[in-house]
Amino acid sequence: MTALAVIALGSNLGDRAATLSSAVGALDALPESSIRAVSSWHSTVALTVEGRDPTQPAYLNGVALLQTGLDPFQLLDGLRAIEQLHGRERAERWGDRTLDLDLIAFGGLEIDGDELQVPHPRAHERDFVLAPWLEVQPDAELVGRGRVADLLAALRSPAAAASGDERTGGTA
Ligand code: A4P
Ligand code: MG
Repeated sequence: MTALAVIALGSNLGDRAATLSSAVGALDALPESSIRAVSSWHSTVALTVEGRDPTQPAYLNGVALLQTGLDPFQLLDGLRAIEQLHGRERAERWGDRTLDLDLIAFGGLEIDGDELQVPHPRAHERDFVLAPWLEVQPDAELVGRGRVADLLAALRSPAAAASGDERTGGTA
């Protein structure tokens, strides 16, 4: 049995594009796994715990689809190993990072554990996840939230903008 995993990639330090490309290679090299699609890289304003912050280094974000025979916890271990390989240091939450790999979705599975939550609990409110995901999977659905195209349209609606919603992250 294999599943299609949706993985969000982000980087805002160092040679961001080189790091993301290298991470895609490392994902493809995971056991029983192969890359099915990779989005373009989107330049986005850093989202910090205080909101969007254009004074911080901008991110490059993208999404990769990975067909995998690993289970979700094995895949999470793989993602952490790839982050380490690319010099990731964990300092502050939502702080700057050379590489962040988040498991956004794993087939139609729902997991609500301490170590792993799938779908990713903040994916539905993040432009920088939904836009590249839609690019590689136009009919994508986020379990429990609905169609990715609809979620993204709602985030980008004039009403969302007028509410001053700072959480979504926008295009840099
Ligand atoms: N974890 C639980 N569920 C998952 C999952 N589905 N995928 C746990 C990955 N990890 C998951 O993550 C903390 C712990 O979450 C992990 O040990 C894992 O067991 P982390 O990567 O160590 O820390 P973090 O990334 O700083 O925290 P967090 O809460 O995951 O942050 P986010 O939500 O990933 O946000 N702005 C822009 N423009 N673009 C970005 O990509 N990214 C972040 C990080 C903030 N601002 C950003 C961006
Ligand atoms: Mg993370």
